[in-house]
Amino acid sequence: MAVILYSYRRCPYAMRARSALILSKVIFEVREISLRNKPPSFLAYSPKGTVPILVMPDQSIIDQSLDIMDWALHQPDARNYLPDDEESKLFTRKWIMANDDSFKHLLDAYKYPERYVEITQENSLACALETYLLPLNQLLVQQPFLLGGYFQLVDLAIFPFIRQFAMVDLERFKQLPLPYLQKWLNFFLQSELFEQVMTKYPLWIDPKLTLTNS
Ligand SMILES: N[C@@H](CCC(=O)N[C@@H](CS)C(=O)NCC(=O)O)C(=O)O
Repeated sequence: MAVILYSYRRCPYAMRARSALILSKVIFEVREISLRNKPPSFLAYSPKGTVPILVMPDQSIIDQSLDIMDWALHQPDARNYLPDDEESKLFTRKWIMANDDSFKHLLDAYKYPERYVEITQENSLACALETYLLPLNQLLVQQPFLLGGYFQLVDLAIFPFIRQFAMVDLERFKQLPLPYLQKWLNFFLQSELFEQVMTKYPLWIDPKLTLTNS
């Protein structure tokens, strides 16, 4: 029995979960949902109502994207994508935390400036650049991926958010002094993996329950 992923195509959290599930070679059914009209079955599994959630055959759920990645990358075919020593594990945790906390806030402020009165769009760009994007670019000067010669959990967890940042104003992003980060992002955007991650699915609609008289 396949696991089920409630997902939203353009959500960066769902994208990172889908990339790990694809690499794990686990068979999973994608249920693409509307965030404006969440299906009752999705809310029944997870009342907090955020995608992605993974539903296991025993009906238990994993409702955080990083936990879904962790589960998927622990499958036999995907363990190479996990950091294997203490230093790499710490590095992975540090950069993902910085992504999910401070960078995500700056990304939202940059993407939706009208919602943030406390910071201008220019300042959110400058701050993101200084605190996160330039340091990431620096890490990539000597190696193509964040932990060396091949991509791992840390790259997979972060790239959908860098993509979202770049897409706010692609021409502007191309002008930023981030040549190594741009190359790293392009690798993912041009990859077969990304093509699979962005597969389009029809909107999931819960089947109607039919009551039968016995
Ligand atoms: N911490 C969660 C965050 C997931 C999240 O915030 N997803 C957004 C979409 S990108 C969501 O579902 N928001 C709920 C909504 O828009 O109603 C995770 O890592 O899975």
